[in-house]
Amino acid sequence: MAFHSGFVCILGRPNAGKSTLLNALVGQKVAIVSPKPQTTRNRILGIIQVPKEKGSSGGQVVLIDTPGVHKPDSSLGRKMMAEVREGLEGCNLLLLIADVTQRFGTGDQFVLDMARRSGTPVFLLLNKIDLLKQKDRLLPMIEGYRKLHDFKEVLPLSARKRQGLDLLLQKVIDSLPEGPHYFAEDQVTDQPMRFMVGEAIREQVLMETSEEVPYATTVIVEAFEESTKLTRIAATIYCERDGQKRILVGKQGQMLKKIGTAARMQIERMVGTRVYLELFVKVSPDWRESQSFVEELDWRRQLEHLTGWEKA
Ligand SMILES: Nc1nc2c(ncn2[C@@H]2O[C@H](COP(=O)(O)OP(=O)(O)OP(=O)(O)O)[C@@H](O)[C@H]2O)c(=O)[nH]1
Ligand SMILES: [Mg+2]
Repeated sequence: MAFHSGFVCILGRPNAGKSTLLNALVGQKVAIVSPKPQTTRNRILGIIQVPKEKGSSGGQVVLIDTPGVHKPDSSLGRKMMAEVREGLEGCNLLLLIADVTQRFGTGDQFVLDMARRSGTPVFLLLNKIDLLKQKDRLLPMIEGYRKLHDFKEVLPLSARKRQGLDLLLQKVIDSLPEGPHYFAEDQVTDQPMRFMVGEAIREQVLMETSEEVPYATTVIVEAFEESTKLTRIAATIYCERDGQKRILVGKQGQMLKKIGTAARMQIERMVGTRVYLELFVKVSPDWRESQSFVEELDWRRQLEHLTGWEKA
């Protein structure tokens, strides 16, 4: 049977489990995950190879995780929503993911309208079924959704517990057209390691801090020098206020140390060498409102400024 391939975009409200699903399907961590909404800020590619099986074709799925759909109130939010729109462009299939523990509301309607306007076939994924105490609530939920849109498939699943993922992947591959390998078979993402390192640090900030701090924080990797045994990294955590900086540094630098140690261990697994990580905290007042600052964070844009040699 022929090789199937294509681009599949994951769309949904913040915290629905999009990045968890991406990681579970790729089988590796390519996107950071946290219990806080608006964790993902840019579109993230995950590449999946599907082996040929009896009665079904093999293929390659290029999966695109996107930021949670929300009403933006800053330059950062507008950029996040632009990333969602770019993720949707030219896709063969949309995976609309909803959290079954949340009531359907205006936010969900907005996501659904976005999906409908795209004109792309949609699978509805009802995620977090492991949290659903009354399983009999699932059927009326599915019926309710089916009245709203002609979904190609409606699949209940748990991204975290990896339930329902094999069936999903098979349905996805079967719905894709015959096509080429878009990426090399051993490639899992298109993100530069340097950017993923920044995300690993931001993930620790998300885990260790609360209220406004995670949202007002971003990470820029200033230096990244790899050798066979040691990778030297210097990164700056930007926040918006002196008070946030005090929290990020902590008493006698304890918080920064905690964030740095946890991030370093994660990064060592990613790069496969020992890591020397130097972290700084700087205040850039209201950076989320600054279009130029927000654009600077975009690694795809950063790459445009580099020469071919530096990109490699
Ligand atoms: N119990 C349960 N928790 C889940 C499941 N999928 C995701 N989660 C949790 O839901 C939270 C949000 O997951 P993410 O994958 O970061 O969600 P997201 O949709 O990418 O969120 P944003 O990037 O903020 O839009 C995390 O705490 C996950 O562990 C699931 O199937 N079951
Ligand atoms: Mg996410």
